[in-house]
This record gives sequence, structure tokens and C-alpha cells, in this order.
Amino acid sequence: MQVILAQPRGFCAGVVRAIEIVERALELEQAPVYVRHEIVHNRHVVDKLRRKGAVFVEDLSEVPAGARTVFSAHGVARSVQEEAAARGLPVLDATCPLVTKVHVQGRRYARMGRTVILIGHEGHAEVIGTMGQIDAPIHLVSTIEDVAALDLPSDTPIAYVTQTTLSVDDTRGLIAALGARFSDVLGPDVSDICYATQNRQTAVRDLCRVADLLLVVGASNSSNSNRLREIGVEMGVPSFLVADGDSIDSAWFDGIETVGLTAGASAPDELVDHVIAALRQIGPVAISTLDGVEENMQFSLPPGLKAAAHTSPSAA
Ligand code: 0CN
Ligand code: SF4
Repeated sequence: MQVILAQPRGFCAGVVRAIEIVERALELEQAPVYVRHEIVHNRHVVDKLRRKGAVFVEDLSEVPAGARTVFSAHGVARSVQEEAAARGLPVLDATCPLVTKVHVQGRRYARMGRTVILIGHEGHAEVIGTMGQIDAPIHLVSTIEDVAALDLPSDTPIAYVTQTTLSVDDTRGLIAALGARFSDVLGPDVSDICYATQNRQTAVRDLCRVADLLLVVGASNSSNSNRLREIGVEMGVPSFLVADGDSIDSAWFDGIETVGLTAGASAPDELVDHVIAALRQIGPVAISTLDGVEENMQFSLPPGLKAAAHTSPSAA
């Protein structure tokens, strides 16, 4: 079997930063460190940090008084920030800077007096956070039908922002629908969809031109990983989202010569290795990587943590 890896795949800069924030906090402080929501949507990442002393909660009411608290990469609503401040919780914010950028942009549109539309998926942590960061009525749309159903006059000045991990193609369709439905529309085209999401989608599309089957390593609650699998389906390639090598079914590979393999932005390299090891149980495997974009994005750590890291004994 030929296994062709997508380039780029796996961790993005926001995920690296978020995990590092928890790890630094655990090194610098006495465990436990409380993390609100999965730091990134991957059980393996969460379990590893849990073993080092991180405690994952969904609600700040589960955080004891005075305990170090980390917000996940997906961001939080204003009300969560306010609750943490009111309780005096020491917070490290691991919200990806590209998510924060969307919050800032959405608030700016609201201040301009525009009706803000968020393109995103209901119930997703990032969408809950973004809706709760804009102090104005905000309308969520996920489908073309949602755009048609918006109860607003067509001359309403609107502005849209998007979730960072959407399908680029679907989002273009929704933006076109907003343009057809409203006469005065402001928005960033698809550039709220982050570089990592866009690059991984382009790479998987290229991969599907040469692969008979697509494996996407990622969690079922990971938006960006699900979008990668959907591209495989669109390209007419049998496509599976797998948590790790144990999720592989050998029957999928009957008659398959070339397997395309990629990983979502929250899936660690070791899980890709685990999948390759599982494929080797089925038969001999030759591995190559498809040419693609080299990423060199890096986000700095929150200032307090950087300063603290420099004064830690291990850094001295
Ligand atoms: O899988 P993730 O934790 O998040 P979604 O793709 O579900 O948004 O990946 C990191 C992305 C962010 C924010
Ligand atoms: Fe940030 Fe994009 Fe990574 Fe999400 S997928 S953490 S928005 S870089």
C-alpha cells in the first residue's frame, strides 16, 4: 500500500500555543491547573495534560476559589471573562489570536451600527464564544436556508464574521447568498477562516486527486477535522475520520492501493504514526509526502507567562 501524507497537516500555531500555555502553567505552578473546555478538541491531548495535573471543566463554577484557570483555544464569551474576573480567578487565556481577531472585528462592525451575522455551526465552543463577545444582537447562519430565513429587511446594513474552521467553499456560497439577499454587506470574504484551516483544505483536495481512500486523523468534535473529511467525500473518495490507529477497519482497504493521510489542526503527530503502525498490520506500506505549503506561523505566549517562564529555575 502507498501512503501519501498531506502537507501541511496536524498541529497549527494556535494549538501549539494553547498546549504550551497549559504545560508552562503546570511547570510553573503547583497542579492542579483548571482548563475550561478541552484545550483543543482532541482526547489524546486532553488525557496527556490530565496525567500531568490539568483538570478539565466545562463551567467556571467547577473551579475552586483562587485556582489557576486556562481558557481553551476556541475562546470564551464575555460573560465567562466577567465571571472569572468577579471571582478573582488568575486566568491564562489560550484563545487563538485568530479567534480573538474575529471577536475584535465583530465588535467593530456592531459599533458601526451594522447588524452582525456570524457564519458558523450552532453549539460549537468557538461560536458560543464569538456570539458572547459581541454586545449586540447577532444572527447565526449555517446554511443557505438560514440566510433566506433571516427576518431582516433587505436594506438592513449588515456585516458578517465567520468561525475560523469552516469549509472555504461552503462559506463562499453563504457569503454570495448574503450578497444576494442584502443590499449593503460588509465582511472579510473568507479570510476569517484561518490560514491553517485553508492550507489543510487545499492540501487534502490535492491529496484526493491521487488517493483511492482518505484517512483524516482527528476527533469527532473537531470542526476543522470534519471539514477535511467532507472534502474527501466531495472529491468522490471514501473518507474516514479516525481518532487513532485503533479506529481503522482493515475491510476499508480491500482493493485500495493509495491511501491519503492527513490530520486536523488539533491531532498530534504521534496519532498519525499510530495510524501508520495500524496500516502496517494490514500489509507492507510505502510512505511519501505530497508537496505543499510550508507553514512557519508562530504565536507568542501571553506576556505574564513569558515573564514567568524566564524566571523559572529550569529556564535560568
Ligand atoms: O479541533 P480544534 O480544537 O477546534 P475546532 O476545529 O473544532 O474549532 O482545533 C483547533 C482550532 C481552534 C480554535
Ligand atoms: Fe487558531 Fe486556526 Fe489553529 Fe484554530 S485552527 S487554533 S483558529 S490557527
